Amino acid sequence: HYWFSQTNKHANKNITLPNCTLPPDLGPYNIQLNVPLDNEFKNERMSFGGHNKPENCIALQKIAIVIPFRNRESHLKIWLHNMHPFLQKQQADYGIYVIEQHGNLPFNRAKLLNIGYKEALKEYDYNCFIFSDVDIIPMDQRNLYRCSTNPKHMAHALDKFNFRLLYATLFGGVVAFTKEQFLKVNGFSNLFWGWGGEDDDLYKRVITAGMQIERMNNIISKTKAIPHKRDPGNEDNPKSEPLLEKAARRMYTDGLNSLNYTFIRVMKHRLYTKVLVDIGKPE
Ligand code: UD2
Repeated sequence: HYWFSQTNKHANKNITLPNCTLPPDLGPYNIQLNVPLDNEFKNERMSFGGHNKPENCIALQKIAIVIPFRNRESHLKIWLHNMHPFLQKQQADYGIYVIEQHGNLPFNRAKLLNIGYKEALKEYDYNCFIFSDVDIIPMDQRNLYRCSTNPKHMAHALDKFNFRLLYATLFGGVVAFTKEQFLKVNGFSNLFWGWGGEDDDLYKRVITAGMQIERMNNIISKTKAIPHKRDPGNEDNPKSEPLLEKAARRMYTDGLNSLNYTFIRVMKHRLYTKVLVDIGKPE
């Protein structure tokens, strides 16, 4: 694809770039929720499809941010407006992938995220995957959108829950996995249709695979969750309890290695890449 084949400005001059370091002035982040419709974050260096990498240094992690999506245009606009400057401040080499479920059948967040992992890897050799809901925005720039030695939970200090962890095994909202970590758990389950349970299932996979969850401290992890009503097509999943009971047994046969879907099209927007898919229906 064209965006990462763009040569770096310095490449022709035979200059070896240093590794990126974080700027010293990271701190509380002023999130803008009132984003005018025509006011898109502008950065001349950014290539189409929502990809960006630092100009003067080499970032060690190549980060795909994957967002499950259907009918949330207003949230996506706010997310993009705030997250591009946030990620660029953190000197990230990243791409934004919005995976849209076609049709009105029950929503399957986890399956869309598995698809995002596969589709992103077709474009670039990403080694870190951040799976993020469309309505969650960090409130502090020290909350690094990076992968770590264990899978990381990044939405544990939400404003709507008074910045407290609701329960110890919570693993929803935003999580970060290296490619190896994600392969080790065989990705998400594909079997959770409707609301709830798929995040707990992923938590069980991580523990079963012998890894632990990492969380940064609650001050720098403060996060905004944009209030919303439950979406039509995402009603409570009545099957989530029985599925969760067998999470450990199922994980090596239900996930990345059993994923099937119909690719419809990819659309390169200025601030993101959207992949439209038909993911079928509950069995
Ligand atoms: C919680 C979790 C979420 C997920 C969900 C249960 C946190 C902070 N969030 O979120 O990660 O585990 O429970 O499934 O722990 N979406 C659409 N269109 C739809 C429906 C959903 O785009 O019609 C996407 C969107 O990115 C949204 C996400 O799916 O942010 C999660 O859905 P939700 O916001 O309704 O779930 P919520 O807030 O209860």
